[in-house]
Amino acid sequence: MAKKPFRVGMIGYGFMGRAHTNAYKQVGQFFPSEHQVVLKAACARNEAEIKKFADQWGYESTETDWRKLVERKDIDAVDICVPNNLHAEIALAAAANGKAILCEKPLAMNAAEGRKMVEAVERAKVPNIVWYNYRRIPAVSLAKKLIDEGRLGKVFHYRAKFLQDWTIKSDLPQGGQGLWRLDIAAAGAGVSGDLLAHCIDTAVWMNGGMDSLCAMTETFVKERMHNLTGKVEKVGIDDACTFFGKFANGSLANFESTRYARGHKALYTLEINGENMSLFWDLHDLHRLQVFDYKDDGPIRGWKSVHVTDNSPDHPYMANWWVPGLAIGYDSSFTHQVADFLAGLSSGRPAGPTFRDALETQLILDAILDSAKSKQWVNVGKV
Ligand code: SOE
Repeated sequence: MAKKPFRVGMIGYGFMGRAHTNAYKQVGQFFPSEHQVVLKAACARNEAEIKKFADQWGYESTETDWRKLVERKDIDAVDICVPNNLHAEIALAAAANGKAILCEKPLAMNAAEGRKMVEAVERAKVPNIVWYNYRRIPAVSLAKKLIDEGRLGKVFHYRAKFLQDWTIKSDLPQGGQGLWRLDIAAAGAGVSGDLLAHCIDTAVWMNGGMDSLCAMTETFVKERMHNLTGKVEKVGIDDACTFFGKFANGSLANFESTRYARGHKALYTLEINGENMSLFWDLHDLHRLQVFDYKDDGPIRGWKSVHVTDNSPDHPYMANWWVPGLAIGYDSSFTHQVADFLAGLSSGRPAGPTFRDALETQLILDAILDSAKSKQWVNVGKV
């Protein structure tokens, strides 16, 4: 039977442009569906660079103006892979043109902007999703399954951290290609929006919403040369952020992120402690889920390390890959996201996180920055 084309227009060609495109190319081989992804067009202002990207990754055509791309009749879905300050404008135009939207995280610069994006996609009734990819690492998806099965019992604690070290050098400039994450005007926030956003998305997905929190941020390097102006300018982003809070289910939240943890490249860890079970996961050992089950026999009760690579339905997504015991990687989380998104189009049950789901993360991010500024506990706004 002929497959339904799913014609993608990609905006951006950086790290995430490559990660998403790789997923579009892989998905049909490993997760066949009624859809056939077609890499229709890639778009960026720099014509030479976008042509190079399109040639390398197999896009049929290029555009240098995203407005033209979102109006093209031969595009079904727009993938937004550009700095955060452009997400809202592009999403609003894509929704108005009836396109499905796959938006890189975080959804927006702040919750007010995110809310407009939610309204736009819901008004236009276009499928939408945000690329919080870590939900779809099989070991993380397994943790969610165990929680949903009620195996943990009452949850007491959720803690997560995301540590990196790539901005320690004080002469690293801010702004422009590759460094826009340090520029407040392009990013909207620092490690809170870039790294903690991932931790918060996973946490809310697994453990429900958060009621209130208290946060502390620090900017260790106060001024950096700005690549776009050529001048030394104030740094407006948070270099590090720590917060604790309370989930609606009564459990306590404890989160940390920084780009100043020398030696850590992308150390995302999460742990959840329930009355019957604890779970721990570490991105540097991503195929393992550490499980402590209090119901185990006393003499052999202890932490076990589950290698989440069985190709049975017990281990999410793994039946579609290799043979038991063989690991997959970071890139597969994006492939899983496309697979789920396409399955959602077919079933009418949209895969998350939708824009609405991601707004909840955005409200927590706003509360973090408010709390750090006011040095007060802050209630998290309601979706
Ligand atoms: C920052 O270095 C970064 O690339 C984030 O932007 C990504 O979202 C994260 O997954 C890895 O780190």
